[in-house]
Amino acid sequence: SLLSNTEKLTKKAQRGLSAKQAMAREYTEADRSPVFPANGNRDPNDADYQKMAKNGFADWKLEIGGLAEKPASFTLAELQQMPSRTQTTRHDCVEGWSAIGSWQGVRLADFLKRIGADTRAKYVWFGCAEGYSNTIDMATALHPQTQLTFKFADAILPRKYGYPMKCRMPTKLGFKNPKHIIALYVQNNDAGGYWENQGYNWFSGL
Ligand SMILES: Nc1nc2c(c(=O)[nH]1)N[C@H]1C(S)=C(S)[C@@H](COP(=O)(O)O)O[C@H]1N2
Ligand SMILES: [Mo]
Repeated sequence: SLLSNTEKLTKKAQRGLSAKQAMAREYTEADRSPVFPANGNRDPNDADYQKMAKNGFADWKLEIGGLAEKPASFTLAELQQMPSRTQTTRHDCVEGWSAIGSWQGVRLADFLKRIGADTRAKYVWFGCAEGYSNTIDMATALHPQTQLTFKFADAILPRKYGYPMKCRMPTKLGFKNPKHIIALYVQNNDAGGYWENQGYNWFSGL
């Protein structure tokens, strides 16, 4: 508990020290890494996910929960119709590799507005196929570079990178960027995450 209190302090201190919304560097298309690694789950070994895959993900729906006024679930088509932007940023994995890529998608902040999320809540939790998960703080959720992502390098997001949807947040290490997302909850409790629960630093970023 001493360690976890210290981490809480670190979280606050890091947030306090960095500029109000520190921006990750954005690169040009020419800077894209010729080979972009895929890491962790590439094709979720999960019955529901594989069932949806057989049907071209026509049945995929993002489940929304927690502190949101309009917590409807969304189909892929509905999400893809929202205004999108491109970011070309660097992804850093704790396993010792970095790569620059371009991702297209919807600002998570815009999406949270659309679902009437209570942005005074402390956290956003992501649930993924195969049980991967992440919790991020609201400041990161509202960060202008945090993106619900549907495309990589101008093409539909390949399954190994998180199809049908990942959340790209270039201000955080790779493991904080969830792939194959199936649920999003706005909440006040820190539900941790797959790697965080195994001792990876919770904050892991700017
Ligand atoms: N669902 C899910 N998301 C995940 C992972 C995973 O195993 N499952 N691995 C994480 C790690 S450690 C990294 S580095 C990135 C890799 O993303 P990429 O495959 O698009 O390069 O995804 C992160 N998100
Ligand atoms: Mo990673």
